[in-house]
Amino acid sequence: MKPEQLAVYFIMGSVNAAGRNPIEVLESALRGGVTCFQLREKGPGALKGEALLEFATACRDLCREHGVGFIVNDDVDLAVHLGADGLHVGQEDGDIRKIRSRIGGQMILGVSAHDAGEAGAALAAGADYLGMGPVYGTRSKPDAREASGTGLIRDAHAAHPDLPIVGIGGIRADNAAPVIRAGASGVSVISAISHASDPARAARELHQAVEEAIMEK
Ligand code: TZP
Ligand code: MG
Repeated sequence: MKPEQLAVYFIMGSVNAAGRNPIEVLESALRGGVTCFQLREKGPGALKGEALLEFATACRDLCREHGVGFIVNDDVDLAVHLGADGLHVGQEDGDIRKIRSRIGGQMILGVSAHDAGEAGAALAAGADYLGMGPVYGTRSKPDAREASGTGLIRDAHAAHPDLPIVGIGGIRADNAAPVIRAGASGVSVISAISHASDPARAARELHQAVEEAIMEK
């Protein structure tokens, strides 16, 4: 995968849209220039069955219209069924090698990692990129680990310089630069875009912050 695709990586489920229509939030985010989207349908009130399939299909189609990669969190069957561009899994979601063999070599595989050891193991098992965090404090994941700052990204990037990394957790336009300086190719966010009064503008501001930090490297 191209690291540029990770620059502004928006993650959302139907419960993250701050009471608004999540499809409208996604549409706005795509207009604002997000470079990747992950459907992460989790937590109380998450859609299931037919309703999930209908929502996920609408998200996929919107991403396709905008030429933006569509990644499914943690649901291999849904990702395969929808012909998603990618699948993202955590350390608790199963054996990464087995997951890679189920989705085949073409689909992008992202793996959440929390240290250089997990990073190396994910790379060896066939990950295309890593999600690392939480960098800063987050309210979007109740079971998130303690915020770790940018040091873990720095270490993983030093150990595996060719493996694209995206930082996650509490990232906004005004604190994105240190994440990029530590070696990440981009930032992934839930609330900075999904809770913004103007998601398109939030996406644009994140994009600008990431671009500026990349230029300075
Ligand atoms: N994994 C680590 S932190 C997090 C996930 C899914 C939530 C990020 O959400 P926000 O609102 O950008 O802090
Ligand atoms: Mg998971």
